[in-house]
Formats: sequence, C-alpha cells, structure tokens
Amino acid sequence: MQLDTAKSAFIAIDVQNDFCPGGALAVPRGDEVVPIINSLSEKFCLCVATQDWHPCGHVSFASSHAGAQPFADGLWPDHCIQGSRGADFHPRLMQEPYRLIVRKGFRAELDSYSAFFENDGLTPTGLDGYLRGLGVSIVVLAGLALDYCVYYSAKDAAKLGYSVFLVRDAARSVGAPPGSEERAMADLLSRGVAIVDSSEVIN
Ligand code: VGL
Ligand code: ZN
Repeated sequence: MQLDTAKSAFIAIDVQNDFCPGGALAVPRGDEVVPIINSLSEKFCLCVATQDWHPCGHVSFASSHAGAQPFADGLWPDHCIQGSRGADFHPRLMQEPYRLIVRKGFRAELDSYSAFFENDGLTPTGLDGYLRGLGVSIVVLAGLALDYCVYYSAKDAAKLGYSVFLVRDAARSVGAPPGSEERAMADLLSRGVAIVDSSEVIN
C-alpha cells in the first residue's frame, strides 16, 4: 500500500491508561495496540493524537445520573478525568512523533467521541481545519476504542471527504453493548472506509 505521505495524517485515538487493562474503562487487550501504533507513527510526517479529557461530574459518567448504570445509554464509569493518571497516555506510547494533541470531552455537559465533532454533531474540535490547513486529504486511524471513538472519528472523516484507512490490528473494542464492533465495522465499510492491516501501511 502506497500512501502519499505529504497528504496523509496518522491519528492515534485515545491511547490512554483508562482504556487499557487495569484502567477505569478498560478495553480488553487495549494495551496491545501500543507497539503497533508506535511502529505506525514512525512512518508518517504528520501524527495527531486525541486524548479523552473529562471534568469531574461529566455528563457521560453514570455516577452523574441518579440510579444510572455504566455501559448503558451512552453512560460510562468515571474515566479520563483531566490531569489524572488514567487520562495520561499509555506509558509506552511514543509521544515524540505527535505534533498535535486534540483534547475532547472537556465540556461538562457534552461528550465527544469523534476527533472531529463533539456528540452534538455540530461543535468542531478544530481538527478538520488543522488538517485542511496542512493539505491533508488522507487519514489513517487507529486506537481505542474501535466501537466508539475510533468509529465516530472514522465516520466523520469519511463524511468530511477524507480518504479514510482504519488499521484494524491497531484498534480494540469496548464490546458493549454486544455487537457494537460488528455494527461499527459494517457501517464504516458501507461508508467507504478502507479496513487495512498495519503490515500493509508499514511495509
Ligand atoms: C471512549 C467511551 C467513552 C473511547 C471515550 O475513547 O472510545 N469511549 N469515552
Ligand atoms: Zn470518555
């Protein structure tokens, strides 16, 4: 696979402690993506990382709603609290290659899965403007979680007109509710997102 590196950006989604085993919103085998993402980031001139970055009492926390349970209705355990260890990038993520870190979900009343728009579907993160300003038309996505933030980021990137590549072996799913990964992957395929293996990108 030959990508025009001058027009490509690698985007690593939410490779944070809370999404790895032992974290507050642990993605099964989430830490396995770290070495693959490190190999990928070396291959790109432009790398962007996103960081889930919630204030205490965030609207997406089940604990913020009386009687609510996490992992249902878009509600989660408290996770990625601004400045906490859980919000830090995984200690083995090589941070040097990343030129921009997009923090998202920092508004108490609005969640943001996608790297491009918050969950109202309207409020931009600024990433689209940043990438366009640098002449990027191809985005390569990986990270956590495949069925949430990676999925919504890939979907928005496709809607915005980028050529989108999702590196399947460099992403892992929360897996809740059941079938979330299958639904996400089917939707991305229908939107023209290319699902690739890291070996095809690194070659
Ligand atoms: C994520 C649920 C809540 C993710 C973030 O990074 O996929 N999922 N916050
Ligand atoms: Zn979150």
